[in-house]
Amino acid sequence: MTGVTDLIAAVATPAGSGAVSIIRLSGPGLLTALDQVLIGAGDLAKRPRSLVLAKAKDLSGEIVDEVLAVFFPGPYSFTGEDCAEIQCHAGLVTPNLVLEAVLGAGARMANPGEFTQRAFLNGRLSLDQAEAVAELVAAQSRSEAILARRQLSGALKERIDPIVRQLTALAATLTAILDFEEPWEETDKARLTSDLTRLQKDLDYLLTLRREGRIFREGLKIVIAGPPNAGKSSLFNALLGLDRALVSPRPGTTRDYLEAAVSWAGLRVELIDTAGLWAESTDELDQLGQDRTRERMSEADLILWLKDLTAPNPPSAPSNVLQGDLKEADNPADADIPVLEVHTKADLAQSPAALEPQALTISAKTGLRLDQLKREVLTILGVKAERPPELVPNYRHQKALEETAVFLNEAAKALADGAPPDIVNLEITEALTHLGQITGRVMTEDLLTEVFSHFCLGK
Ligand SMILES: Nc1nc2c(ncn2[C@@H]2O[C@H](COP(=O)(O)OP(=O)(O)OP(=O)(O)O)[C@@H](O)[C@H]2O)c(=O)[nH]1
Ligand SMILES: [Mg+2]
Repeated sequence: MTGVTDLIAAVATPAGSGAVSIIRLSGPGLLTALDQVLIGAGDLAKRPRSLVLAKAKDLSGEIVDEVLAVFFPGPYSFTGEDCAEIQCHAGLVTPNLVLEAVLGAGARMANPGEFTQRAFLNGRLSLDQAEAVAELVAAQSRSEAILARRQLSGALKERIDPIVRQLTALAATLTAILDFEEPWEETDKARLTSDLTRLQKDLDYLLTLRREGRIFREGLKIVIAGPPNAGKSSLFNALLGLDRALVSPRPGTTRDYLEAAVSWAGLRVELIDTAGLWAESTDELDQLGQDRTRERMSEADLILWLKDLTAPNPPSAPSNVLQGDLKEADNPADADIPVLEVHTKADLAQSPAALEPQALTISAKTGLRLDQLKREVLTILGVKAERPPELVPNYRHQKALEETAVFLNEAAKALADGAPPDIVNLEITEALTHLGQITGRVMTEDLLTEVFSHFCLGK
């Protein structure tokens, strides 16, 4: 890993309209650089962590803005280095003029995520906490924001660290047995076995939180599918509360799928409107549209299968769709995607008797039972609580937890098979390598790139 030695700067707020913009700096030589840019910079060192009124000037000496600046001396700053933030007027021009002045005074433009990366490299944040910074900023629902905030406060790290400590202690015990050729007593083995079982339970618990809480963290994908003209786009628009998709009595109106996000009970729900399946058309574009429908269906958390009761012989067998068409999408999980059959155009039904009493019958036109539809979707997906679990590991954490569990399992097996301590130790050391990647105790250049490549500028 490269040593961190230079002064970096970036605009930390989004470009465009707004009242205030923030230019962020971190690294050595910060006060010297600000001395060249800010008239009034002398107060920064005298009053750290307090707002200081100053004037920012460009290289020609022109005052470009009156600003508020604050100095956070290292090592107790966000990055662990000397840091500063300059608040100026927002817009397309002024923040960049201030940034240019700072760059002219010796700072380098920061890479995306570089501030947070420095915070990690300087031990101010663990890797999962650093990830949480990006997740908090990217959150699109209340539950996502809350989970990211908890992770940033160390909720996951506090669960991982004790497991790491206990595994390290087990490895140390095994090494001692090896080094001093101490007898490998049955009682030692029994204790080791019970320790391993306990730690496996801890990992299982975290993996359960992932399974149960994934949708609170990543949202839900709901695909609206069915034959042409079933009312898919009408339902899509009604659920969005927007006239987003084209609707017409002509079958085959929607050819390409459409996506839009809504919030249901604090969860991010991505709705996908698709081209109708089983169109009789032999048109190549229709076929391509249907292929996309099947692809989207194979990635869904739930499929709403629409059945237009006013149409002659509406196909009502989404399970056939799953077994037939979708299996070709070669995703083994396909068969498990729940399907909710929804009868549409209730307002056109001749008489209430024409409606199937068991079925969920809605009207996109009048809004009839759309709330019930949402409730049924959440119930089917097992969203029992309105609140997410205490913490939810992300996909990267899940993979690391699973790998750790594999090696702990191997260690337990080796122990049961009467393997020598060095073999058991090898498995435990492997487990530690994977577990350590969650908090970044174990780090590689690839992992660093993987995590920080998702960041945007100024974070
Ligand atoms: N009365 C009534 N008409 C509806 C309702 N939902 C859809 N329609 C009508 O049914 C026709 C087809 O609706 P769309 O929403 O375009 O159907 P679709 O399933 O998206 O159709 P394709 O994109 O062609 O596959 C349109 O004329 C809609 O106005 C409803 O709840 N009530
Ligand atoms: Mg449509």
